[in-house]
Amino acid sequence: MYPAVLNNKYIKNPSSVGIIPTCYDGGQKKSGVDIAPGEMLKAGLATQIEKMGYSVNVLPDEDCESHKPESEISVEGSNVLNLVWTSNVCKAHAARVEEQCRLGNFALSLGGDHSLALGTITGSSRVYGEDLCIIWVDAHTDINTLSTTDSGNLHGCPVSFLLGIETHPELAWMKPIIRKDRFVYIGLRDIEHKERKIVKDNNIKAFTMHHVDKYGIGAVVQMAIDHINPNLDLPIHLSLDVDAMDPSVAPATGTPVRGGLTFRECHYLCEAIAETNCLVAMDLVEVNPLLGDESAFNQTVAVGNSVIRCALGETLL
Ligand SMILES: [Mn+2]
Repeated sequence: MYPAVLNNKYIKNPSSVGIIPTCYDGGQKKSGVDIAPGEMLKAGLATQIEKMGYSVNVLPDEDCESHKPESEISVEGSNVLNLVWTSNVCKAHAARVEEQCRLGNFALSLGGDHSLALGTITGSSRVYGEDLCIIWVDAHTDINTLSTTDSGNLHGCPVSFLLGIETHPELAWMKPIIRKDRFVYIGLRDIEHKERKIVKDNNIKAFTMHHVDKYGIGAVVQMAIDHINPNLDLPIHLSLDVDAMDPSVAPATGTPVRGGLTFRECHYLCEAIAETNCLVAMDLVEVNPLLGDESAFNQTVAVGNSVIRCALGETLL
């Protein structure tokens, strides 16, 4: 058995994984991201994790349509879309993540678009409190506020809410917020002008692809972990957007950006985080099976499942 399966410092049942699928696509405009959890499971994710020595509980898919409000609210000075729907879905998802964490299980969320992180991270933070550290692996910073978002897509905004930089009464259920000194980015390369200012003004630690080139992925992951969790005595939640990987590695995603993490860089990153024995929850989001041809889709689903296994402790030897 792989060491990480048994040695996790924080979860009560280190060999139990709760898979929480939420097929939500309302945080952006391209359809298809909602069928990703089903495709990842169809490709054998649960069995693959079981073969590693875990017991796996696959929760039913959230009925996102049932959370759709009769009418949406508009926010003055913002073109934000689906605020109420996203809030409702994420609130329900947060309760499911919280439940898995309280049971002492590893909480694995499958999206869906990255707005889902409003729920995933709120869910784990309700259990682990302000100790919780976040590693956000993404091509984008996803830190727009309601007033800075040009697209109106909430999948570009979750970080501002999670860190308490932005608030809205509709999302008042999002508590507690995450400490900015316990949050770190890896893999950035497409940062909007206004987002750059938010990252700098709030002194948020970020390792872009420039840093990966300069120092190598090994040093970057070490520096990121040292920044949020130097003594390895705090729980970690990994939020992984597949667009962090290069489009040649994970092509079927809504907002691909060239120059991303290679296949091995992303796998190494997950292996190194597993080695901390501190990982308590993970999100895998933004796989869109409908973008690209069948081989692009199969490749992206397979690499998504593969990096999840690495984060859960799969090693090469
Ligand atoms: Mn993202």
